[in-house]
Amino acid sequence: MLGHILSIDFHYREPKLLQLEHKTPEFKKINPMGTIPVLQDGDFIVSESHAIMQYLTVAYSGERGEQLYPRAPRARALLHQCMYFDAAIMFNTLKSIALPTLLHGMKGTTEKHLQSIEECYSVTEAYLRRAYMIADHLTLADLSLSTTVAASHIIHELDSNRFPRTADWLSRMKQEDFYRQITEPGMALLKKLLYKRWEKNAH
Ligand SMILES: N[C@@H](CCC(=O)N[C@@H](CS)C(=O)NCC(=O)O)C(=O)O
Repeated sequence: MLGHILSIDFHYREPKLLQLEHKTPEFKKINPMGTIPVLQDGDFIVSESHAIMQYLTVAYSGERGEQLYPRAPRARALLHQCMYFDAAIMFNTLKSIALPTLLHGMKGTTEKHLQSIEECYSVTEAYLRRAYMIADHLTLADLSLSTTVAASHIIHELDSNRFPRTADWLSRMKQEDFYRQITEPGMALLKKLLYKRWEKNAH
């Protein structure tokens, strides 16, 4: 989504995750963590989506940089709060369900899984005090968290009565051109894969 916003012409190479191409020694030379995304910019390589987004914004966003990644200490601290929450907690909650489902025959979600997602929704609801995560305009925090919230919603519906601000923010994010073009197709694929696996793993 950030690449779309900044009109960066990426050359995408997708390792076959289900065949564990990202765990091969060749792939681990570019990212020892064996995860995607990884960005290669000339002879510079960086992994971890949040670090990649910060790098791309600082390096390539021109005048949009101040909006996407505000420099004011408090705004930046709140933005980092959202991104660290995403990187450390919410994405891992999602991954602890998706990965065993896709790779290790997990049959479905447990009450504990759903409760962990609910706890994450409570945090986004509390963080969201403005139209967007930390401001009245879009920042990197919205790009990273909207992907994780949308993917979590595939697994456990975001109740708009309990989390009205998050539901409203997500539906606005979903109308953005960058979301529709980049994220929506990925979400449709994730949904299909997860539900197909749960059906298959249950038998
Ligand atoms: N904190 C990392 C998480 C990266 C991550 O776990 N990516 C997933 C795909 S969205 C992955 O590579 N999964 C495969 C695996 O961990 O085996 C980031 O934000 O880049």
